[in-house]
Amino acid sequence: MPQKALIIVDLQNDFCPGGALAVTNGDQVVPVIQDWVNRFHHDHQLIVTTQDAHPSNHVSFQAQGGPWPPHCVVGTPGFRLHPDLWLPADTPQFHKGFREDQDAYSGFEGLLSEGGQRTLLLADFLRQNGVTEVYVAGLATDYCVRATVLDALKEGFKTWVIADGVKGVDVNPGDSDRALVEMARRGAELI
Ligand code: VGL
Ligand code: ZN
Repeated sequence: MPQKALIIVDLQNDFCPGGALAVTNGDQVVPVIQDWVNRFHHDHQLIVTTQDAHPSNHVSFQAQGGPWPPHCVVGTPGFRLHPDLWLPADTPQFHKGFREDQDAYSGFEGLLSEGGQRTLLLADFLRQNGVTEVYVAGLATDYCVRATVLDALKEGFKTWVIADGVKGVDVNPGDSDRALVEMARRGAELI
């Protein structure tokens, strides 16, 4: 049984340059994360992805009074994972934020998506697979990475944040740095 899981958070086209809610240099994490994927795959450790999976009238969109432009609408190119990241074909995907009236930043609010069904919660899936330690990378440091890391700690996982594998939105300058300090204060280790 794997003991470690790599959690790749929202590495989707809409969060990369050219996307609807682009993180500056967001695509720079792709080669970094690729190295981790290759290593975890080689070592038979678990790899999972999370995806922001919004309907077109999602509550977080500005037209609905939310803070964000429309992004990661299921079925659009912006929803898809960055095309340069190679993942094993059977890599589990966890969808979150798919209810029209609810936002979800944390991957731990995500449900396993397979065959058009959304079933198992991420924490349950990880435990069923013997995972005790998680390594978190992806986008965005100050939103979904932060929320995922804080939930991982609450769920009792030993939690590592891959420092050069995350990038933030920084709506206010320094948000990402503050988020990293907060994650560390709550018990996450930067690697
Ligand atoms: C995210 C803003 C809105 C993220 C998702 O993945 O960090 N940020 N939706
Ligand atoms: Zn979103």
